[in-house]
Amino acid sequence: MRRACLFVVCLLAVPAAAVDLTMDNLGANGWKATATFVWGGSTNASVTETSDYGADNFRFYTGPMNTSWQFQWAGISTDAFAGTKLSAITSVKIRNFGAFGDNPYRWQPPTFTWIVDKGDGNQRCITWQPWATTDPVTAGNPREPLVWHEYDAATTGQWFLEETETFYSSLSALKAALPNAYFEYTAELPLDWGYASQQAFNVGNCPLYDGDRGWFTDTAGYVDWFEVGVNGVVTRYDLVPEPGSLVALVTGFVGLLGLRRRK
Ligand SMILES: [Ca+2]
Repeated sequence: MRRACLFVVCLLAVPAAAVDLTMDNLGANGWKATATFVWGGSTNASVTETSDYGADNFRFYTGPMNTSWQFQWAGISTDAFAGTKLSAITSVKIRNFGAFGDNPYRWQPPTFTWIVDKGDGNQRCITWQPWATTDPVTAGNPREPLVWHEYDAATTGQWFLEETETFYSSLSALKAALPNAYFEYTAELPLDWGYASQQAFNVGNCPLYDGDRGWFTDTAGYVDWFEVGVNGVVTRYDLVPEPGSLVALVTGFVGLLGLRRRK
């Protein structure tokens, strides 16, 4: 009986599969931050921890990119997904916020950039774009700078496949186009190919092709958290846990102690 009660309290206090990420604990959780230039030029790219705009978050900034094929990159990444089939990704959500960008119709909030092996040794670069754009005119969520949004990336916005310049309106459509794809291994992501993080699962401002400069040139945005479901098991990555969630955690432990005392 006691074990059953404790188990229930734990479930209430600590959601399953939650990872709190801060700048200090990224490495311990298998993540890293990368802020750099790619293929020359200079950089003032940055990944920083902030409490701006009413949420504890990471801010991603990439400076002006005015020269073809010279990029700035600001992201966090992991190789924990290497070898995982794209088809195993069952849900994707993000709470993010676009602050500003100097390409008025194309810039995007920080987002997912994934690199997969198509299953035949050829790579494909995938970026999820939260907002509708006018260049080209495609589907997407309304452009709303300076507003926090919780987006379901599986069903809204658009997934852009770089090599074929194809937009997919859902994760399921993307997966159908790449049925044998899996997240690429670090050894196949060399720096001199422009893979600044050398990891396949990236979140932030992560340009890989010249056309991406428009999405991220002189662009800043924020991510509060994101979620990824793998075969239905969802993990929430909270970029800096909110004080509220710490209160819930403490409340849970107090409840646990109270239960023990009553026994
Ligand atoms: Ca947060």
